[in-house]
Amino acid sequence: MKRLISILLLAALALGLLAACSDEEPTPEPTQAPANVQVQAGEAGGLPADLLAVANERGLTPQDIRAALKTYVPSGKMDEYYLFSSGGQSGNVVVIGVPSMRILKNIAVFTPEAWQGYGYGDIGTEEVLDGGNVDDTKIRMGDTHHPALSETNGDYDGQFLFINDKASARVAVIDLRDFETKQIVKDPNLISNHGSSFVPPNTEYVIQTSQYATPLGWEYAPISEYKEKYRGLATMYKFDREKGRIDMDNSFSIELPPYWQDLCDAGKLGSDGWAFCNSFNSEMATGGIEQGNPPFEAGVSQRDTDYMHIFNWKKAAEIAEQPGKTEVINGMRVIRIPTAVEEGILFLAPEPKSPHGVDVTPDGKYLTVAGKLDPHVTIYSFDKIQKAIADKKWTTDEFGIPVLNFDDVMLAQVELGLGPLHTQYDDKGNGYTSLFLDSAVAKWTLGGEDPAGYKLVEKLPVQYNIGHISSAEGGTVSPDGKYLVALNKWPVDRFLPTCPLKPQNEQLPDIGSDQMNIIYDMPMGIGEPHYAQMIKADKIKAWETYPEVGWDPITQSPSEFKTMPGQERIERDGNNVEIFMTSIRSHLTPEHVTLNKGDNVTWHITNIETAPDATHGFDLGGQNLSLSIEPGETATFKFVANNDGTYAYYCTEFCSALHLEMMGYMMVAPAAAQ
Ligand code: K7E
Ligand code: CUA
Repeated sequence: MKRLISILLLAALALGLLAACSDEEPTPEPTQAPANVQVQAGEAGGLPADLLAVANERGLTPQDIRAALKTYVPSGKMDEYYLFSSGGQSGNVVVIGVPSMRILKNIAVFTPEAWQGYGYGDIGTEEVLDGGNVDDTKIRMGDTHHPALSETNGDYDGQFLFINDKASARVAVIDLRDFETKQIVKDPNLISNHGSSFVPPNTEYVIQTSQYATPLGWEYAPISEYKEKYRGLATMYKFDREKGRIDMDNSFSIELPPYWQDLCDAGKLGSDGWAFCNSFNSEMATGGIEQGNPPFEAGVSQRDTDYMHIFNWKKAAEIAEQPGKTEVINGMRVIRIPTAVEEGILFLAPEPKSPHGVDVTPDGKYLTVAGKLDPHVTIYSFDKIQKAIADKKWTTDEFGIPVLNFDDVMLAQVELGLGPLHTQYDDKGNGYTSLFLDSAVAKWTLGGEDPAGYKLVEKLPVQYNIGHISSAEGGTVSPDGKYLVALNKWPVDRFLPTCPLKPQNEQLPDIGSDQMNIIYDMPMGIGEPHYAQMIKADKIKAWETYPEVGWDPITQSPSEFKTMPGQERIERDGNNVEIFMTSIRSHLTPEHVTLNKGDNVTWHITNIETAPDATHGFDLGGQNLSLSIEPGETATFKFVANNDGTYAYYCTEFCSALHLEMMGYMMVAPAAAQ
């Protein structure tokens, strides 16, 4: 009876919760589901009677059937594109197949992840995470926004992926040979970035700008000293492609005014060497609602225009090499504003109103800026910018930085709708811009040099509150068109409720036909996706297994701790114990590890399998440890045997019929027994 009551109570609670969560008036108006139009014989390509029956039983319209045909990837067949999507506050990257929208993998980046054995064991991947620590605080979360695929001659080359952590001004490098994070770097002079990660056409650098200005050098300074001391930064992280690492010693920053820099894009083809970044607090508002000051949201939106930052990073890289032109702050070379102005590296141009995205066209000639509070997108001409600079036609801001005249650099404006954010391009001369407030994607034509040629073509409603969009190969000099992923904030009524935290979602509009149509809805099941990049699948050359047995995936070279069958051993030197273990279906060798309380343990495991998929996991109870040891990999972890007792270790992947037997005992003797 008591049990029945508690079940009823639980049910009532669940219903109450559901009701509470669906009673809430959703801000965006849900769109009407398409009327249940019966499919007639002869429609949808003359469906056979049995398929017609399925379609009608499931209430599918001809458009639904078309969408299914365009996205369904049969068992055993592969998708056409990889989509690398930020996983937002989950601190990772989600890899998705397009057009099926099936999730292929979550790549752990800024957050430990047990399945991938990422971030455990004191060394190895935990050292990768430690690369992003802030002073002596271990950071184990991240807010990923903008993935950038490495490029060669302006096309994605499929070698590396970079992504930022907005929360702590960090950038990570992922190697696409094994889809694993290899490096995390922290900008020593910032605490938040947003205009990252962006790469120039040959990935010489990874570009980053700060978001919320902090005192230069990331020191303490009261907010009353905002104008004097607070600054933004553009950081050019030097990328060493050979090593697959950011080279901090050859990286540098350019000091920027405290205007809250936002998104950036790198020039390409004719504009290669330049970078363009928005900003949205040229008011230099400092908030303080609790003291009766205008709140930030009002303070930063007072002016009708903010500033696009235009900088010549190629020239800046030369200047940074010259003696006396930089100041070293916390180990990073910084080009100060007066030097940047004197050397002609840094310019500003007005942009309306609370700008968010700036996106360079595939030909490198134009930039599209979307202002959150302006219904237009504004198109700037790179040639006009260069002419204004050559003519020295400018005023200056209060930091002495040249401000080009809006009318001299602006080419066209297109009215699209409410809340334009981000723009992508296709292969047919169209731009696509997300409209946050309208919950729509606007398609418009690029007009080249003719301002009248920029025209709105079509608007597609999406569900709902769209942020970025990503078109196939969209960030390159040669986009494919075809697909456009919409990265949405709120699903409202799209999926079975999982209230109160609902899945953010991605939708797949088909842009290969004359009219845009949504052909797939995909819940993320993980943090808010911001940006994503889509690359042709055959450009990714991922390894099936590591190149040889005894491989260290961190250094991507043979490991000095490689252990082959017959070489398994336990070495003791005083309190230091080193274990050399192998794993193969279905045993771990050795099966007994005997330790004394207080021992310093270093443990190497080599997965000697060479068959694809033959991964062995490794969990050791009571040690907060989880490893994934892929075929050929040698993994190492360390711990101090602080607690005596008897522990079991075992393989976590159901790798064979005798997987449960793939285990061993670790016995830690108390001090008295030694
Ligand atoms: Cu628009 Cu961080 Cu690129 Cu989100 S940002 S939407
Ligand atoms: Cu190896 Cu289970």
